[in-house]
Amino acid sequence: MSIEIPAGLTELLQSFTVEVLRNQPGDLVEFALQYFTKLKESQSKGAAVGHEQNSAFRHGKGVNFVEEPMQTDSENGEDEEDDEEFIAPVINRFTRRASVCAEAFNPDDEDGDDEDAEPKIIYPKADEQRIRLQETCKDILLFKNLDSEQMSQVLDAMFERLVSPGEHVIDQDDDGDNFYVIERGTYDISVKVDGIDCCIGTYNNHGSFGELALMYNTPRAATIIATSPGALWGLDRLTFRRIIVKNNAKKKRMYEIFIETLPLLKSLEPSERMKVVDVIGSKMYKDGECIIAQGDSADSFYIVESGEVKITMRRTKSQLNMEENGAVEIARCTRGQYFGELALVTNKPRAASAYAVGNVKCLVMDVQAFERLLGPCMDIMKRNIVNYEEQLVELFGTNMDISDPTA
Ligand code: 1OR
Ligand code: 1OR
Repeated sequence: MSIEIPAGLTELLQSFTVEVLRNQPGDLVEFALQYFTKLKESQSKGAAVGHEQNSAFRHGKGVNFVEEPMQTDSENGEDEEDDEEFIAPVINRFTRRASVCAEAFNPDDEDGDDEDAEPKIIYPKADEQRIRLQETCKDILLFKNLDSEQMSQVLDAMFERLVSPGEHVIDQDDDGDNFYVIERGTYDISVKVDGIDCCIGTYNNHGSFGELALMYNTPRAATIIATSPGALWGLDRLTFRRIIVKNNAKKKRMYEIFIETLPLLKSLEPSERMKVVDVIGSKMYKDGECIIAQGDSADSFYIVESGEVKITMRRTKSQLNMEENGAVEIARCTRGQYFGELALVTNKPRAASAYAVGNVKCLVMDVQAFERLLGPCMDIMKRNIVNYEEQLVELFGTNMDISDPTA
């Protein structure tokens, strides 16, 4: 069944809601009456001088109409309160809204534009809350390339949401409202296959989700259900697009050439390669720092951007030179090479450890993005895994299962 939405309805309701939030009227019905009467009057005047009716709505200002606190889009310069910060009113911010509209904002615009002119969303936070939020966000890949001012705006705009087991945080096919960072709790990721919901993954006390619908203006690609009591931090769509999506455009310019040269990603379409850039974060490691610890559970995949990474393995029966902790160096990775794929492919703990040799910079991708985007590269990775196994036999003289570090 398809329901036709009359042209201009969304914009009409958005503009009205913006006025309600700005004016906070005591009597909503009375305010609506006045608002629409005034609107009708101004339209009649417009029509009298030959303007198309509703044209203001058709060419909407791109303001969003949400049950959550919202900001206005001041790109057309009509907003007199441009420089004011938007302090979120205390309204039910946790209810989902019905629809969104595509913003006029273009993430590929060059920097130094009207970003600072837009009202900012701020949820005031106690010191304790902000520290907790900072800790929760410190490993979020999408935040890794933000500068301190952008990060501080993101933290200001985030709001806390507590969830109960069974609660749907996101439903597949809905419009995207918020991006979420997990402070605690476990969550199932489920996707409809032939109309039936199938659980295809989980989040376990860390990570983030809900970025795809906001980045690409698409319906939600999966359903996310809390499977324990949990705590999330939400970031509204407009702030996400204004800061994260814009930053991704910058990231694309930075990594375009590097990504094109990676042999691993050759089997991806150019547009898919750029989607890889959207979800990666760049992390720095100091000399000797442990990037991966053998035996740990795995949630990330790495590509060396600069520096050198040493891969070591603990094998008690090795006749080779052991380092102090009983580990043997088995490989080195340099710029353009990847590691950390094995545990993600085999669904087992890390088979080896990885340490920075000197200062190292890696591009990091989470397991969900790895599964979603790197399917076409699986053949190359599997061929290399077979090589690992052959080298393992050569090195240790026995056919051990490298995916089981306790063997
Ligand atoms: P969203 O805004 O589309 C649902 O809302 C979110 O689920 C999505 O953003 C991602 O953040 C998250 N495919 C699609 N979305 C996924 C996936 C996924 N995993 C997590 N999300 N996978 C491929 C499924 C065929 C990966 C499964 C591990
Ligand atoms: P992971 O997710 O198990 C450790 O985390 C990573 O080290 C692993 O993925 C690979 O990416 C990487 N055997 C096992 N893992 C290796 C090996 C390896 N080399 C690199 N890694 N061998 C070395 C082959 C040159 C065989 C073992 C002797």
